[in-house]
Amino acid sequence: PAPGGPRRGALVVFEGIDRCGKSTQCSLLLESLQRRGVRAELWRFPDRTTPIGGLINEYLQKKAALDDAVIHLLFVANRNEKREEMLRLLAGGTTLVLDRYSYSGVAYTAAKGVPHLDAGFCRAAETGLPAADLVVYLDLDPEQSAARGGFGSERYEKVEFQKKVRSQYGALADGRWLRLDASQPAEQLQAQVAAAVQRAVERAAAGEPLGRLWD
Ligand code: FDM
Ligand code: MG
Repeated sequence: PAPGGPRRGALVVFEGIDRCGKSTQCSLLLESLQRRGVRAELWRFPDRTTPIGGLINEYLQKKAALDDAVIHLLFVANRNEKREEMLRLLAGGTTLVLDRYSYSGVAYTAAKGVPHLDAGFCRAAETGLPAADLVVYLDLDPEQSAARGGFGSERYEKVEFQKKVRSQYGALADGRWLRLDASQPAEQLQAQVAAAVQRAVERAAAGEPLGRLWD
């Protein structure tokens, strides 16, 4: 970092199929970071509070039908409309914990199997956004996630589709992802998450530059 300048925050992303436990782990992580005095914020994508996010919400709740390319690009736009604020917070030393990000964008759209929206197309649309310092991938069998409460009301929450999403995540994951078996108890998962996040926060603070998708 610049001498005397702020130490940048880390970009930590949680990924996984619906109902795998991301939101629980994100909240537990935020509490543990704040207890340790690490300045941190928790965001989720899609951000349903913006006008673009409102369109995405209607699509997910099946109140609107949209072309697969259009909804894909709305998810991308929804990340890009938060890009500058993300970069500003990170540069100022805030660690950002994201409940889903570009990796969801690729995995869910590519899982549709639409020929002109393959993983290559999806990845290309994300370049220009910052890469995660750490991706925590909560891996769960869709039969198990489906048995958890709340599954089934939104678009995409169908076991057959979730299986395809899981296989897309499998193709996307590189050796740097922290892949965890999400069938473990939440506290046990959190201990593994907290250790890896602490290392990511230290690397970021030590001046490791923020990457770009898909470097
Ligand atoms: N989703 C999420 C996508 O299809 N593309 C994306 O880029 C993102 C961020 O939206 F089914 C899907 C994943 C999920 C749905 O996410 C809403 P939450 O986490 O269940 O709210
Ligand atoms: Mg969901």
